[in-house]
Amino acid sequence: MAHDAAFSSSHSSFDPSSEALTPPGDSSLWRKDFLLGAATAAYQIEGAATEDGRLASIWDTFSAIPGKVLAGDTGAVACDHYHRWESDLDLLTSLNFEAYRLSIAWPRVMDEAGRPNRKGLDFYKRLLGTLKDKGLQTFVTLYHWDLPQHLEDRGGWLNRDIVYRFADYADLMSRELAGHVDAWATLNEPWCSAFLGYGNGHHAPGLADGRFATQAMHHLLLAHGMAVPVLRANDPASKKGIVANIGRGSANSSSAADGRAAHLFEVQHNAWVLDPLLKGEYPQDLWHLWPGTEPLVLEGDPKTIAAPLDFLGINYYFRTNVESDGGHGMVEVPLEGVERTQMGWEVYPDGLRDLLIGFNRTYPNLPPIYITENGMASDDQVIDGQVNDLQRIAFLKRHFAAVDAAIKEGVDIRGYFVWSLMDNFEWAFGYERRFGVVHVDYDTQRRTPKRSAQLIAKFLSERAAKA
Ligand code: IFM
Repeated sequence: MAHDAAFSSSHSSFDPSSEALTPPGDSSLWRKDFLLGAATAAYQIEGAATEDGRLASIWDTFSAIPGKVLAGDTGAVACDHYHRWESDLDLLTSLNFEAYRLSIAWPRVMDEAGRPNRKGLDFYKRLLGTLKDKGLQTFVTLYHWDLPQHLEDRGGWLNRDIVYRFADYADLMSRELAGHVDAWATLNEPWCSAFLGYGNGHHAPGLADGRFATQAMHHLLLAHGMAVPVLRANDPASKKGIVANIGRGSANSSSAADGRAAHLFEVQHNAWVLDPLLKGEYPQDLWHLWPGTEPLVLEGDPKTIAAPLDFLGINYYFRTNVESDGGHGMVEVPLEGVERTQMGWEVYPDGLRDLLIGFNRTYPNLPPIYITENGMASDDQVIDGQVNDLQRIAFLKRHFAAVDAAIKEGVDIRGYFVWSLMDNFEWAFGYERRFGVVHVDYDTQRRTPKRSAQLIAKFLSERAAKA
């Protein structure tokens, strides 16, 4: 399958010596109804890990195990956002962002018996109330990987009971926060929760079994499907959706076997999540790739999972080049001579455009899309009070162009959130990898907007000033 020949490259000619991030005048990103925001997640920024009744999460447990997180970093303090949230929101508005995507820490808002923790709830009420007072749109994710440890102790996403615990959590949050939230996302990146958390053990809770990964995915998607009608009933005015991370696969050669490998890469990365949500079934090719890993699916589950969505959040970062492993699987073959980020991820904006156009063809019921995360890590340093993050500026500009190209090909994309507002705890890579448009000095907690943030702010103020 000629994966990358499908849509030829037209965005790779950006001149990185030019600093301008402002898109050309005919770009859809100038449209006032195209939302531009910044994103974060609770465990990555909040800190205050034991304060005000917050329970332990699987990431507290995992990061305490030597060797699991680079340099032994944990989220215990992170960006101290739990205490600095007011000045962080001032920073957000000073950069002219129109929307903010955040997540709620489940262990902060419910106790072990499922009763509300008022102090935790009040934190999010203050935060969201202030965002609304400032005129920002609020995108709230219920689950961005920080499962309460006591639920993991009962099997976590492997125990079907968690579906009902998640529905209870969604019920509590949407009753308490109705009116403060413009868009609810049930889950962030179920692929990461299932595959990295239960399939290869790189993320919490650190289990590594293919059968676990598929069962965890089934329960994640089922929990999502159970939560959507609950959110609708409690908060009818808001949008309801889910956020998926998508990946582009390319074939290392023009052979049929490598073409199939690239296809299978995308099946396990994208269709594993999107097919059940949008077609009501798992892709059969997944069981050819991972034989014998079919999860236990009960009657009615597929229909529950395919609950109609108001939006689909898409997180996109990079492309993966693969070849056949000679059997039923595939193996990565890193491309030489391509631009990479601090994560080692290839910079490949065409992948975002091509995947979006492809999904629009594959799924007739594709809901409106928000790019809920896109960005890159670089080893940013503050020099004379400035962070000149030229690679990020070029990265963002080229991905803006990819989004615009997809819109012009007919994909209904309503907004874009940069990942991330500020440098933060990058999971297994700790604090070394800096994804923020705002630099964080973790010794002093000083925030320094990078050049990319200044240029985003400039574009957004020009856009707001346009009649
Ligand atoms: O930091 C993460 C985020 O939590 C989920 N999406 C990918 C980002 C970069 O790895």
